[in-house]
Amino acid sequence: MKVTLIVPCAGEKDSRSKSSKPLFPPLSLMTVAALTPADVEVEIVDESCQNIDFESAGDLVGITATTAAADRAYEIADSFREHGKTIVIGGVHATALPHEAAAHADAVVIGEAEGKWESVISDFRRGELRKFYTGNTRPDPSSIPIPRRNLINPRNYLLANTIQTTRGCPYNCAFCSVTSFFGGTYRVRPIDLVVEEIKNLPGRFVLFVDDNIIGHTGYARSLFTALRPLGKRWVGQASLTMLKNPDIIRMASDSGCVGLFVGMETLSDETLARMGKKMNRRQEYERAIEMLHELGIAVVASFVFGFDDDGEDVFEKTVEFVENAGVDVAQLSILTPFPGTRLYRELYNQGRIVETRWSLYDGSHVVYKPAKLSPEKLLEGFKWAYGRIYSYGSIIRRLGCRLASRPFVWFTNLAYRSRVGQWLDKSENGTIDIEPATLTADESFGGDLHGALSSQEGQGSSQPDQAALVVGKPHFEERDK
Ligand code: B12
Ligand code: SF4
Repeated sequence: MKVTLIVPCAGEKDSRSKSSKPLFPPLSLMTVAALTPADVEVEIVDESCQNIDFESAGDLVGITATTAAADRAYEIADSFREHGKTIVIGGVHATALPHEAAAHADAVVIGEAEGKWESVISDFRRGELRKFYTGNTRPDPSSIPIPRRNLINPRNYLLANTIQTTRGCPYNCAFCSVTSFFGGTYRVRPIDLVVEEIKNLPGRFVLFVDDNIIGHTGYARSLFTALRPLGKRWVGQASLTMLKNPDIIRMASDSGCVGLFVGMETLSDETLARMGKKMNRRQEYERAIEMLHELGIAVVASFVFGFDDDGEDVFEKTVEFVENAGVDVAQLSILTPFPGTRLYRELYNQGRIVETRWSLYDGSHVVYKPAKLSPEKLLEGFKWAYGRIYSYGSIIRRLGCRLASRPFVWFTNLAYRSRVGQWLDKSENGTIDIEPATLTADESFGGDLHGALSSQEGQGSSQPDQAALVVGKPHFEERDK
């Protein structure tokens, strides 16, 4: 038996290209592959860097999809079905809208794959596939298998060494899919398993995909202590609660942390409160940046445009902050109401969702009616801000001669600049001053790593409910569907 696992290319048809390397390999499908019984042949095809062969694929085809990739996932599923294949769809979008996914699939896996994918395989073998696979408990984090990295070609990616140590988040920011997917708690993998996995990663550079690597202070301390002797360099995501526990950030730095992604989101305290991101305080942003820089950690900060309080001045104010406060790398997005989130429900109930093509739900299109801005102004301001931040002038102003301006920071800025340059309409914003650079991480880091940190929705939490954390034990009920 053969299984083919597919990562569809996200975004609009015209914007899909294989000219630039995807950032990271699909940890989701490498994990699903690792759950597949040993006697089943498995292949992973990532459409961002490979072509899909509809003929030679396995009889069972598994497809993952974020919302931005959902339309393409359905197209691929429909084509495979024409070739007589059996389709299973899983991932964050199918979990939010399982019935929509079911129209294009023989089975839908709702939520995490552990404990469900094994049943899919055995049911398929018996010819008794069910339409939906869900469960009453969350997987025990100690049962998360080591992803099958041998199924991808690391050279296809900017950074191949990605790893997950925790799942979920105890908070519920209105715009974020994490809590609707994971159900509101925080589960951690046993440290010895994580260390074993990291030890086997080639090269020195590692990216933790966890939504908040300092989400549980005790776990974070143990993790960083265990990481220190491994001599790795790493980047991850952390919340501004770091200000309460500076010792943890020092330990992170001592264990090789060179960059942290921080979800700042907005400079408005009112918006932070409305979005449920009360753990962020505007007046603490500079202090957090200063603290991280003192420890030699670069700050990758995310900002979102289009909140109801945002007026036309939001773009300039944000750029000014990014430049003056010394943000090393900025990730900008247009507010996007992902299905399953509180934001989606609110905007939907207010009749403000105007776009139903999921391919446009990628953080760089306006898919709803903003309150104080016209959709055109929002898009224009977003492009202007990105173009400005990644102009050479701004990069040099921001990075100058700071301690945190290590190769990682330069590389990431140039990688962003290259990507921003590829999709911004240069004639409109006029601030990208050259053709996009062609970069390879190997050149920038002397061959030690395959790439740089990248873009992703802003993360950041206040101190999580420590009682919600369970090490190595499943612990909560399946969310309401
Ligand atoms: C790393 C990451 C990225 C990386 C890499 C993505 C990649 N190639 O894997 C990068 C930086 C490229 C990225 C980009 C974006 N991301 Co992102 N990303 C993440 C992050 C932090 C971790 C994903 C991960 O690797 N998890 C580890 C694996 C093991 O878990 P998993 O993916 O959940 O997979 C499990 C299950 O979902 C399930 N499963 C998944 N697929 C399938 C398929 C089958 C067949 C089966 C059976 C099961 C199954 O089984 C797996 C094991 O249990 C998540 C947050 C999160 N916690 O999920 C956001 C997240 C997925 N990203 C998000 C967003 C919004 C984006 C961007 C739009 C951001 C932007 N503005 O550009 C882009 C779009 C990218 C795209 N192609 O669609 C949102 C998605 C929301 C949504 N509804 O779509 C998330 C959930 C973050 C959030 N806070 O809301 N992202
Ligand atoms: S704290 Fe971060 S991961 Fe948690 S819900 Fe908010 S944005 Fe999502």
